[in-house]
Amino acid sequence: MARSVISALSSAVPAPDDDREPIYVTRPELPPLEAFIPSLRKIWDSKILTNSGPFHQEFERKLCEYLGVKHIALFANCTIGLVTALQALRITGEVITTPYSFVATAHSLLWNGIKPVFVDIDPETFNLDPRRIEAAITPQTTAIMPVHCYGYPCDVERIQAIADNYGLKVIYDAAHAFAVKRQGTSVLAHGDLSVLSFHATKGFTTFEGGAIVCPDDKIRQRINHLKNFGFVDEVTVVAPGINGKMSEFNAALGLLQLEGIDKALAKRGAVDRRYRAGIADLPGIRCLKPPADARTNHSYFPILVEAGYPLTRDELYQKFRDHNIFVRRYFYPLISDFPMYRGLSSAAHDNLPVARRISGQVLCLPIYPDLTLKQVDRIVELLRPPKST
Ligand code: T4K
Repeated sequence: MARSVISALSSAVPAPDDDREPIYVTRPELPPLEAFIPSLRKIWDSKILTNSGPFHQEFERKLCEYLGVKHIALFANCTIGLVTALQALRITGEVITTPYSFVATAHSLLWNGIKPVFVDIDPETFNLDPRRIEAAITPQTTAIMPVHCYGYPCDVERIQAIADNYGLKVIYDAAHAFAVKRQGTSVLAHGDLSVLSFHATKGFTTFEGGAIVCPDDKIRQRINHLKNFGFVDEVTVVAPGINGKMSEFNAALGLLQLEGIDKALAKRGAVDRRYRAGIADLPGIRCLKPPADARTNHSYFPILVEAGYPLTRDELYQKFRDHNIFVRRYFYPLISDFPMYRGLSSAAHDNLPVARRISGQVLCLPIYPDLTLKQVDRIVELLRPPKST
């Protein structure tokens, strides 16, 4: 009796590759649980849980080595990292940014009492269009906050040239840009600061987490004070800091994740290539192409549903859901359309035509290391319009 219940139950659980198994836009890659136990044991034995403990220090060191950057300050998440980066550079007034991102980008400005000024995106890269930045600069502008959207690098040279001309700071929202390189060097080395996310949905995850990449140790020290309430020592507080610290649990997991990251990136690359091969001949579906000199991390696989495809973007989104495939519309709606932003003059409907069009056409297909090529083929098959009889 018990055996028949178990066998009935196990036949109800879809096996991997089963057509009924839901497929999400992403799934985190985790190390075997047993491999994490020794780190947990060390934490339990030492009772050092947070406040820059040994795992935190080692993770900062190893991350710098892996990413090829000089200094890193770990954070509890990217959003607090962005808020702190703006504080560290004493940014005020207006900041030029993109409407085509996750809300955290602009929210970090509002949390600092800064006015976001939205500038349209480039139709090929979906990143802030450098040709449009100068027209948005006013005497109140103090910085530019671009996003390396989907981990595809911004035009960092042109953005830096504008910033230098006008005396502006550049803070990159690099939430998507873990391990991304341009011309063989880390994209995180550009600008004044870059902020990473290690959220569960990112290509490199510590459950929650983030980091600020800094060019020198002086600014890193200031950031470290700010993320620890402003404390410099037991009795000295130099700023109204916040609690942005990463815990030992997340740092220990991060160290383990670093060991498997190259393999995970390679598996993502294979999924990306399979999609591109399958989609190449589909009329009305366009894949975003990374710049030729970039090494991306395949964290997202965005497609555009253009005129010429028999379904609208939202009809296709629904079709996937009907088949238990949970594609996402990153980034729709535009940030500038949310209630706390839409009163801004830069959020005006006609000001952002490219971002508006892309936001209405984009779908992010599932991509993660454990997505099988068979599952990719199934997704591509659903993209094929039914043959007319
Ligand atoms: N800047 C940019 C440009 C960003 O994209 C983000 C975050 C940030 C800043 C802020 O970074 P953090 O402060 O979070 O470090 C997700 C994430 O919550 C968000 O972190 C991310 N961007 C954004 C693009 O996507 P949702 O609401 O779409 O996630 P959710 O919970 O619907 O998850 C999507 C799918 O992922 C699920 O269907 C299944 C899978 N999943 C998710 C979680 C949370 C898992 O398998 N396991 C999980 O634990 O926002």
